[in-house]
Amino acid sequence: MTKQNLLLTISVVLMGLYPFFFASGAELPLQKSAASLRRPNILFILVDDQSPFDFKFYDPNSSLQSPNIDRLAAQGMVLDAAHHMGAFVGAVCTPSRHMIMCGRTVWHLPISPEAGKYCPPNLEQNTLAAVFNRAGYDTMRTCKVGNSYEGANKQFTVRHDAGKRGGTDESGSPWHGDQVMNYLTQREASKDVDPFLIYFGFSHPHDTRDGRPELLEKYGAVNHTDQSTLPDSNPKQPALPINYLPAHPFPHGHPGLRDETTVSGVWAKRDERTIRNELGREFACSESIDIQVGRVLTKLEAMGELENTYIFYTADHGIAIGRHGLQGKQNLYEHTWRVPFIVKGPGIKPGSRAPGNIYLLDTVATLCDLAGIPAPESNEGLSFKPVLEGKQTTMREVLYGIYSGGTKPGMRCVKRGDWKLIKYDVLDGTVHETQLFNLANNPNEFLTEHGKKDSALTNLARDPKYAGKLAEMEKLLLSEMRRLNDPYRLWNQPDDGLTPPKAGKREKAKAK
Ligand SMILES: [Ca+2]
Ligand SMILES: [Ca+2]
Repeated sequence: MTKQNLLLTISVVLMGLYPFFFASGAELPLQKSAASLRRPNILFILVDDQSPFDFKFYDPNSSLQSPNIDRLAAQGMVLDAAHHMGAFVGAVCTPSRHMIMCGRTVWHLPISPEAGKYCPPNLEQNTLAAVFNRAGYDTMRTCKVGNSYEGANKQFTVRHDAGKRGGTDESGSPWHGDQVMNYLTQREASKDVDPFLIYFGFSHPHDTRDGRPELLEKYGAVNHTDQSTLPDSNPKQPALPINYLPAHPFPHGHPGLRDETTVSGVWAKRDERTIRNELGREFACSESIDIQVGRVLTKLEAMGELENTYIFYTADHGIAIGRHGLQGKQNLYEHTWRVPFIVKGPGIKPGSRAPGNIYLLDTVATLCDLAGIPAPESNEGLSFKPVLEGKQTTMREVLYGIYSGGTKPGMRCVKRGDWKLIKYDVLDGTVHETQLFNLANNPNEFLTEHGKKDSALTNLARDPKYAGKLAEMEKLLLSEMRRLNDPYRLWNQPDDGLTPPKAGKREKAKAK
């Protein structure tokens, strides 16, 4: 820090102008340079369908090469318990992206079957970009189109959305990178100094995972399109996931679900060659995203804007790809219910790590808090700035998740401390399953079918030793379902006099 900067900082504070600069009380540490008295920029990076366990900073055995995102993780904070709250439709993307944009819990979304009871009108005007526009931010967005929140997306002042899931510069992730690069180049040329909110979304690694040829080659994968044959095995392909199974032990409750049966390259197959090839394709697409992230970070640094920018990296939800014998995103295991989550920026300790216990729906509250903007009244999320500042390690004790896009009521889960309960009430009451995991001992949620010798590495729901813990978690799940206005009850819960919504045609339709 220069002497002039120090003097400026001190004089601003002494003159009592500090609150004037930060209208809603966002505080920046005094030791920051005068440059950071400017409101911070925000670069929010969102990818489509990516398990946290694809990354080395969540699974050191992963073979994904993502040097730029790894560096972000090393320079910022990694959150180990970041979740999406779930979905009441097969297209899990859609509720997830609504939650990101409006900060409301899953049953309180404008597309929820309970929206009439729980969602205020004109919510679009209180979504992320609308709020930042009013606060004087420049807002720009690139992302995939569809399965999203159009009313919120159109609030961005500059918008370049398109579905880009191909393997070339024009048809793949480089296109999204180009949109941000062009925007930053124009900003530089026009000497614009307004703070920005850039929503840097990608269409990958969502299927179809048509990777770039050189990256597919690196991961030993091919864009396999022939359902009658298996792709070649190749030692360069990623290993099978540690909790891979050739089939899920019981029906998960969404018959004919697109993600589990018709994704090109996998279909309903779960053999080793198919899964390893598809993981190779996923990694090729993720590395392509990493390259684009690197381009944009280099540009921000060259512009002198990097230091005053909060960078978020996350996904709309995880994905199975062979884990537990599943392929899609319609389950509540950690690989799918959790998302990767990194935040780097002013005041965040490099290389720090915390559970966080956050939801994606905390995004609005947190971005507003960092920018010194009051969160809209319709927001229900929590700002996790205290976690980012190292003042606390979690935002909440209990986490709740749903998948209710197939047969009803569907799946529910709840997590507190090391313990997690998942319940399945599907296929008209013909499947009633309960899973109890101690995640400290069994982070991969191994089941009996994984054949582990250690008796801790399995579902503990039927072990009489844990009957007390099971009862406690069952009670906790019911209380979360009540608190969050879940309109359904499971087979072993009181009906609470509810009339649950019926599955509509759309919910029965193919998930995207
Ligand atoms: Ca998605
Ligand atoms: Ca401007």
